[in-house]
Amino acid sequence: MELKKNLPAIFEDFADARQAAFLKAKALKDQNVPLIGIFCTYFPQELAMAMGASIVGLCATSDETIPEAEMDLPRNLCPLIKSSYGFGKTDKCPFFYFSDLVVGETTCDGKKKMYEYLGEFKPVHVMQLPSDQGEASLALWKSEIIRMKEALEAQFGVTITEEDIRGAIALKNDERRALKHLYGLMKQDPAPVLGQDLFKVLLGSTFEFDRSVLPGNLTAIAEKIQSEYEAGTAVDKRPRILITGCPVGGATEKVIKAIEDNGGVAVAFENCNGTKAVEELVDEDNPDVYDALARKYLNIGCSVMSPNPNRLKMLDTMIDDYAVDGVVEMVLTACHTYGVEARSIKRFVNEKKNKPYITIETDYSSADIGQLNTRLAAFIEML
Ligand code: BJ8
Repeated sequence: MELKKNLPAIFEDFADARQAAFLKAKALKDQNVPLIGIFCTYFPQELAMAMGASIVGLCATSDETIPEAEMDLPRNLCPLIKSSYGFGKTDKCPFFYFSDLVVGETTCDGKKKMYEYLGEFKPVHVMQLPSDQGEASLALWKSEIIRMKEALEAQFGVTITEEDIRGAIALKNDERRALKHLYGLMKQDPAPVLGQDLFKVLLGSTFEFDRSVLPGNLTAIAEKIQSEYEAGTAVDKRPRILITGCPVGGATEKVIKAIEDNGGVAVAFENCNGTKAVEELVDEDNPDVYDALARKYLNIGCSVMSPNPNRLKMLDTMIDDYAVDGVVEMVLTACHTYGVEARSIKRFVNEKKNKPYITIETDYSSADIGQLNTRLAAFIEML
């Protein structure tokens, strides 16, 4: 199936966003703007925004540095962890190179142990993320957010006021609203664009360092897509797929491509880079900014939480809202939390939502593309 070509400029701009961001990161360094490298959506970005720092995601998505990482780390570790560590070790990633501080969280076992070694190359601050979402964990997470703020103040010699944080919350909420509006266009049937094109925009948006322009840019893209849609340029009618599981991006975009090359359309992404950390806003009316941040971020429904009811709640709503025909879960090799949780997701999707479900286990190589095509073609065929 040929890609839809009606919005080339927009999508190519965002495909090039990562490349352009390398140059922007260098320019920021020349202007002495702090750059904070992050690994996870549990990091409350508002803290860095409040001090005028830029933020860049460091989760690596290619297998280029895995051999180097395997000299220090076990081979049977998740590719995301090995690849990220490898880019840190080899200095092959400009974002890692330019980051003044790297922030990690105690999410999965592999990641949190990897940060201990990463600290040998860069200043690393690890936030102690609790593994459930009860009141005691909320209190702990709030204190961790305050400790994070104090670490930023100490390292960069700044004062972060509550007013600064409130301003950052408002800005970040605007970004979330714009993202929700943009990806929400895929609720329309037929879908206005292919999922792989939408995904480029979602991923590209994370490389915009100037967060003040992001909501406007995203809204302009959404308006352009919608006006083209109303002029009749929709994707042809296809089975509608929701993608859930580990973070998708880079090498693993092969899964989206395999879905769409075999007759489906990826209308919804529940993963990080999709809706997982975007749907819920920070409560701007909460007089305690730290409590507001703690509540929003601790609620993220990642499989590192046990139990993890918020992932099911989000899937429940999304399957209905996006009129989903089938669910594809992508699990990275050796990701135990998503791997184990896959059983309860399958049960929920099959039994509570009466929808077909498939787990795809993959890594950052291209060796399984043929197998991916075969399995996803068979899955889509039966929808
Ligand atoms: S909030 S999804 S970014 S932890 S895939 S490294 S869990 S073994 S990435 Fe994640 Fe934050 Fe959750 Fe999102 Fe470990 Fe699994 Fe690898 Fe993972």
